[in-house]
Order: sequence, then C-alpha cells, then structure tokens
Amino acid sequence: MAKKPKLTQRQKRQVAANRSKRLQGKHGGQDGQQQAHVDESQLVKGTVIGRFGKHADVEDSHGNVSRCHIRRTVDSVVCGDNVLFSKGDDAESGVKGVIEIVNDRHSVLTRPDFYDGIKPIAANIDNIIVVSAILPSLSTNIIDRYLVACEDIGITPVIVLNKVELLDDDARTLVDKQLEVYRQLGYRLLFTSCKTGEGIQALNDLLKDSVSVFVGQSGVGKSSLINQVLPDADELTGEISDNSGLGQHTTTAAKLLHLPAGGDLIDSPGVREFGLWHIPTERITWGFIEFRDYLGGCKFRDCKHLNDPGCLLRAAVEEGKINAERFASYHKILVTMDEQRPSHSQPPGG
Ligand SMILES: Nc1nc2c(ncn2[C@@H]2O[C@H](COP(=O)(O)OP(=O)(O)OP(=O)(O)O)[C@@H](O)[C@H]2O)c(=O)[nH]1
Ligand SMILES: [Mg+2]
Ligand SMILES: [Zn+2]
Repeated sequence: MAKKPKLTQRQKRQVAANRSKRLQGKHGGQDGQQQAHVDESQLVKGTVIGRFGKHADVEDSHGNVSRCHIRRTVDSVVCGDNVLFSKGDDAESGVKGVIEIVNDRHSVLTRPDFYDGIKPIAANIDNIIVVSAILPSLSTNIIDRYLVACEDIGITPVIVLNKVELLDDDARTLVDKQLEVYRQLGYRLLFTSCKTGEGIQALNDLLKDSVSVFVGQSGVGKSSLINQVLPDADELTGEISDNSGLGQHTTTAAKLLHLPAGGDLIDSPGVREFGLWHIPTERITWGFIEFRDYLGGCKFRDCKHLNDPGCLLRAAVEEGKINAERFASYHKILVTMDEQRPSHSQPPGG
C-alpha cells in the first residue's frame, strides 16, 4: 500500500491553491481530468523518470509507472523530480494521474533556451557526467561551458572523453596533453570507448549509489555509454551525420534509469550549443575555478580581465599560472554570451 505522504505547510498551501483555482473553474477540466477535489490522502509519492511534452512518467515506490498530466499551477517538472500525484484513469489517453506538487529540489541543472527561457535539464542530481568525444570534433570550449554550469550549482563534474579508440598513439598523446589542464585543476577525467570497453568499469564505479546525469553535445555517445553500463537500458543511438560531422539529436527527451547495484542515470538530449547567458558574468568568472584566487585583486574593480592595466588574471596567464587556452575560452564565452542572448531577455543580474 502506498503510504500517505505527510504534507509540509508549503505543500498544503499549494494543494489548497490548486484546489481553489479549480473550483473557480479557471483550470478545471483543462488537464483532461474531471476533478472537483484533490483528496490529500489520495496523493501518491513518485519520481519523474520521463518527461514528454505535456506529460511526465512518474514511478511510485513500488516501481509502478503512471503517465501523468501536469497541473497547470506546477511551474516545471523534470526528470529526477520528487512529486506528489493524484491518481485518475483516463482510458482514452492512457493517462493515469495528475502531478499536483513538485517537492523542493536539492539541485537542478538548467540551460537557457532561446524561446523558452531557462529550462531545467534534470533535478536532484548528485553527479554530472560531461561527455565529450573525438567525433564530433573535440571542443574544450563546450567542456568549459559545462564546467561553469556545474560549478554554478556546486556540483563537481566528471569529464568523460569518449570514442578514444579512434585515436592513434600520437593523436592520443596530443589530446591527453590538451586535457591535462583539467586533471591539474582537480577534475576527474576519464577516457572511454564503447567499442573497446576502455574506461567503462571506471565509469560504472563512479555512478554507484548516486543520481548522475549525462550531458554533452549531440552524438558524443551519452546514450551509448549508458547502454554500456546498463545493457538493459536499450537507449536509442544514432549515427553522426556524414555531411555535418555532428550528432542528429537522437535522444529527444530526458529519461531516468536505475542501476541494479544502486543509483540512477539520467540520459539527456544532446545540444549543439550550450549557452550560459542565464548566468551572471561574475558567476561565469567564478566558474573558472583557477581564477578564484585572483578575483577582487585587479587594479580596477570593474576589470574586464582583457587589456586592463593591473589585471591579476592576465598577469597569472603571462606567468603560466593560468592556462592560456582556458583564459581564451573564458573570453570566448563572454563574447558569445552577448551574441546568443535573445533580445527579449535582459542580462542576468543587471
Ligand atoms: N567509434 C565510436 N563510436 C561511438 C562510441 N560511442 C558511441 N559511438 C557512436 O556515436 C554515435 C552517437 O552515439 P549516441 O549514443 O547516439 O550519442 P548521444 O550523445 O546519445 O547523442 P544524442 O542523443 O543525439 O545527444 C553512434 O553512432 C554510436 O555508435 C565509441 O566509443 N566509439
Ligand atoms: Mg542520446
Ligand atoms: Zn582583471
């Protein structure tokens, strides 16, 4: 039997507000459910394991999955969310309930969308696996973008370089050198191949007993890696386009999967660009962890860390204490941030 969840005061207020809105007829019936009341004792606890358009799949504590509508008063629902839903069978659509409440998230990774504003990618995650690859061509700038987003929410990510079997010895040495900076910064860096199995066991060990989301460009092999660590996952994978050399956005919706040994994985749809224009500039600077020691020390308070006199960051780059590529990558992010931000959106924090 599902145990009756104990509602916090905030949740009770949310239920009451939802109910009064429905009774006023503003939202009633629009969810396809004919409900005059939500009986609190009927609310069931669950975890969102899939999110598709207007619906979400919610798994209860017995492992039963119900496809649910989302109450209009609920702000956003994403994989990993802990929710309370009311049951109700809509035979026609196959929908089995309505998500009434989304519990507070202990973490959420977001990304900005040109049209939709800030979109959550996954909630209540402990680990972020930033996947990159040799094909599509390796972009350390995208890695840096993800690192900033992870640092912004206080999660130290793991960087995975996939498809390493495509590298011959010389190329591998070169790439290793290029990525050495991340090791030096203290990030865990893992080389993997879904073809030879390299690094898969190490990846497995990292995932145990925590909730991990796989992020990265389309086509780097997120779903393929998930299939490696969880053969039952049966995630759809797609070829890299011969024309563009890019992935084809095979995974279209995030999905949460359970590891038999404990822990969850969230496969997420790949992106072409990972914008950061939703994060204030000073948080982006902070997201480059090696800059932190110098922040606040530049001669001018509003130092842009470009050619400003007395810039400690630039001095550190010249002394070899800060990696020059990372510094260039930082400035590239700031430049593109202004280009990518839609004109209808204001710069964050000012
Ligand atoms: N050579 C090689 N190819 C791989 C490896 N891992 C994955 N691939 C291939 O890369 C292509 C893309 O893999 P996916 O797993 O679909 O990539 P994804 O990151 O999930 O892509 P999206 O769902 O579009 O974001 C497929 O053709 C895979 O077979 C690898 O280690 N080596
Ligand atoms: Mg995929
Ligand atoms: Zn400066």
